[in-house]
Amino acid sequence: MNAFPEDGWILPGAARLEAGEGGLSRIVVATPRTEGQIYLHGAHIGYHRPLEGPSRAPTLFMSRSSWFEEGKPIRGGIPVVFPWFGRRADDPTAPQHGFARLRSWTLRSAECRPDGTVAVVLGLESDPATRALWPHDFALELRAEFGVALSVELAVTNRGAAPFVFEEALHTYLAVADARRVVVEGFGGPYVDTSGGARTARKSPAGPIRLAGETDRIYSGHRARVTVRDPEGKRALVVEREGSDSAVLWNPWIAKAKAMPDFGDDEWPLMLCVEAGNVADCAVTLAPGATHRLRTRIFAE
Ligand code: TA6
Repeated sequence: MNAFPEDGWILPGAARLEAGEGGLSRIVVATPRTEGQIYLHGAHIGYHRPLEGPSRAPTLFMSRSSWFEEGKPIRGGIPVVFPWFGRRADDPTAPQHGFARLRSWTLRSAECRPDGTVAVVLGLESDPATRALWPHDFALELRAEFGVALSVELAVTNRGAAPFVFEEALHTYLAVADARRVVVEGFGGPYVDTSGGARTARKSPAGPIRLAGETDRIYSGHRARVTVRDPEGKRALVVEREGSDSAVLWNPWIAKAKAMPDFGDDEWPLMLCVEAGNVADCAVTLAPGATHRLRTRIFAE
């Protein structure tokens, strides 16, 4: 899609383009089944609310202190992490979690299905600025399907003449009523604990996880469904993944929350990140012309 219609309605009655927080352009979705928002900045999904099913509360957390500025990441929703995760070991000046979430993406297509699900596709391609940070040619497409569930796909295509290796994540901030009371099912076995800035190999016992402090875990070779039971919120949120061999579980807890200027000191009980991705030893090697697809699906039960 090239020019936007004068009245902003890209899908009359279902999706429109408007100036969102900080004046950043966002597509707002509203149908009888769902509400959602996705910013062109970072192809960042900022909001999703089912209007049918076991819960009508928003599925995603968004910090009231988030930045909404060019060149800065949005704090909440689903940041797109590409082409590296965390800090660049070989370049401490490079932006944490890559550059994809900092760039303005373009609208490629939008459609409203008969069942009231709205699919929006945004794109980003390599350019001199990205090549200066990461010397490879690529094309990204992010497909967000807003329905009773939220389905998201990040497609990475190698547009170069040689293979490249990348990391990626859909860094989902789930909304919970009280992270001190949640019970997380679906994680078990070995993981790397990156809390406090260290990287320590640990092994979680089988069975549900309860949070008792800063939690920052990277599980490799993990493909299982994750269920976050939120008794205070009277619901559970489920995260299913495809094309994802890594899963990341993160809550900053008290001290780290205070250290983040774009996150309220009192907001840490209201979120839990359950991230789909391919990071560290699960980084993806992509042949020229090939496309890799990372998917996550979030829904209440
Ligand atoms: O996914 C967990 C993590 O890597 C944490 O270590 C924390 O840094 C979080 O991502 C948020 O990173 P950001 O760059 O968005 O502040």
